[in-house]
Amino acid sequence: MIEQRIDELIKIINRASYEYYTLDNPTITDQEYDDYYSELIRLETMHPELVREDSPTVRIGNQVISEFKKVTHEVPMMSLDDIFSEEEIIDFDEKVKKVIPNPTYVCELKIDGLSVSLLYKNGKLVRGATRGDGTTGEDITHNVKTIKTIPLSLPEDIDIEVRGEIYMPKASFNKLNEIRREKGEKEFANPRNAAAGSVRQLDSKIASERNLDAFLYHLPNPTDYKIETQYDALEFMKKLNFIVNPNIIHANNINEVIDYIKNWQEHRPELPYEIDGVVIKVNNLNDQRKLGFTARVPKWAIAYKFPAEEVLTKLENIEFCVGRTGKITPRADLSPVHLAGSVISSVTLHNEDYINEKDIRIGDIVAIHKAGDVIPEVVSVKKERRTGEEVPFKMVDNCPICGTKLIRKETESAYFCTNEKCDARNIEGLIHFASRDAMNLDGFGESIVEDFYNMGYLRKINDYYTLSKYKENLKELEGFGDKSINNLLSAIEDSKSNSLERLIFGLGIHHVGKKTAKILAQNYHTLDNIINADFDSLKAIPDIGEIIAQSIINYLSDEENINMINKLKEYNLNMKFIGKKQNLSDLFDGKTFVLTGTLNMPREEAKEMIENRGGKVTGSVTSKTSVVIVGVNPGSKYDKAKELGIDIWDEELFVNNINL
Ligand code: 3B9
Repeated sequence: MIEQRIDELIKIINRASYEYYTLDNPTITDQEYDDYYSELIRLETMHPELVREDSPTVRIGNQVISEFKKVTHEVPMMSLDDIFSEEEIIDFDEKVKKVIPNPTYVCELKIDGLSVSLLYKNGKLVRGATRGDGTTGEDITHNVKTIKTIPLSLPEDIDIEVRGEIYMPKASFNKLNEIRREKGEKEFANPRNAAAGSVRQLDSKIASERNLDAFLYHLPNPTDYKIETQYDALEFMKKLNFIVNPNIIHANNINEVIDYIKNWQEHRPELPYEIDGVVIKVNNLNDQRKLGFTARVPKWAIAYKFPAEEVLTKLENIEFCVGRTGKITPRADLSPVHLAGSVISSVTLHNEDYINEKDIRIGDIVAIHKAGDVIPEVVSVKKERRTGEEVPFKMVDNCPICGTKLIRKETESAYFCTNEKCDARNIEGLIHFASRDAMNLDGFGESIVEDFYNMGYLRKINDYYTLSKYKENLKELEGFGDKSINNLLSAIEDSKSNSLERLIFGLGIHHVGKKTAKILAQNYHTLDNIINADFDSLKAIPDIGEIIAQSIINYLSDEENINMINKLKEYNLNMKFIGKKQNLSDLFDGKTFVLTGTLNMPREEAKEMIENRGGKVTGSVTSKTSVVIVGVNPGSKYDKAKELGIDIWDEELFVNNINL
């Protein structure tokens, strides 16, 4: 009886909320809705055992989770290549036409949010997940359920995955930042960060108050529903009560695509949400299959990014920052201005040559934009606005922190503080070690590291791993409780099992960025192997040139650095390359591959990807061959593989396995 009434109420409320939020066309009054809702809450409170998984009461945000579980995307969530000009659009069309003579395209707005995957079983929402690295994301079901236009149950009891973008409407974003400003909290830089910050909350109450919304645009398994075009996929999702962006069109040719882009470039400010471009997709799914993928992105889709917005402001002063390598970077203080959703008050000026080339002077009116929509940059100096009061730029001679005389390295057109003991350099190095792409010591931001450094608890990288002995002292500090100290210490403890590339990157070796660190870890497997490698061995690795090789040698022949590494070993830090996912890279590790036929990707690329995963590529098929990868028009190697019963992968399966 009660159970039936609950079922009935859920049906009424879900229907009403779909009509109200998704269709924007309510059929019952707010009062009626509230009455049904209160009745449901009353029944659920009295009979907690009858609360259904898909009850609309979860939208209030009544769940707190303890950690984000990892989820694996059965079909990888791919990303898109960006283009910035009409020329590149024509180029894209021409490449498509080499394979598909008469393509038609779907044009979608590129919503500035974060990608999400929604999984339904038996018509019920069972999982919401972030994109993550495309293969592994995070389970954010509790927060996704608070988004009012995301159906908790579908009109049909089907199993389906749909994907799209969670975003924060401009109005909600502005309101949220206004409140944060009043409370003295840090404002979000843009709606995308605000949306991402909201779904990355353990307590779903926060997400429920953030007014998030979602547009869906991708069906990973279209053949399950006999869908043959992207446009039909969108129609299908609409029928399932999802919100599909209303401004999507089916364009018959590239000229219609270009018109669409021009139109939205102009009307973009009128939309209630931020977009950063337009996504162009070949409509027919069979055509998409024919075009295929590179390792990262589909060849049948592309993102056209709108040019960055520009604003004028006054350059008030030029200051000098010291980086961890000792590099001195001039930075401009600006009169704060709004730009593409955030307030900008400073901008990097890179180096002396850059400033002289643009003839940037203190007091100038400058135009700034956001490069790639993230990092603000000076585009030009408004020389016609000069009054004569402007002060020409002059590089400093000494380190602004330790006073050491700077030296200029011509190769990098930059000045360096060479004092290894410079506090600024040490602090930056420690901040870098803790940063997300390095050891990911959650909680160790700039100011904490600086404070711990100045108090003497943290002077060298290895000091992180003995911080626990100061636990009681740290608790005395203002703003630190038991909980925050424990969080810091457990982040340190967790970092001990990081894969080698994080440690290498974290060491902060000059010229060794994230990518090079990964290459080193993949090639040498252990830090000791890298320490023992000589210049020629390092240089022989693709992507590692003389400068990088020499820099690694220099770093590792410094006794202090080796001592520090030895201490890290004593503290049981992992010194091995773990790889993306050990059990799955078994697909490649130690196996022998042969390539035959024409592949979509360059052979060198395929070879490199196999080798990076521990596999070997050889020229002929023998009984020792593990897998033959077959492209278009394969040769006799294909026949031989069949004869010997060797595993055969087509390119799609190969790309799939690469992405696992
Ligand atoms: C595996 C809009 C965005 C977007 C796609 C988008 C971002 C990405 C994409 C989605 N806005 N559309 N579309 N409007 N921000 C096109 C990359 N598609 C995929 O992720 C995808 C993933 C596919 C096909 C497409 O097939 C494979 C199956 C197995 C292995 C490899 C590929």
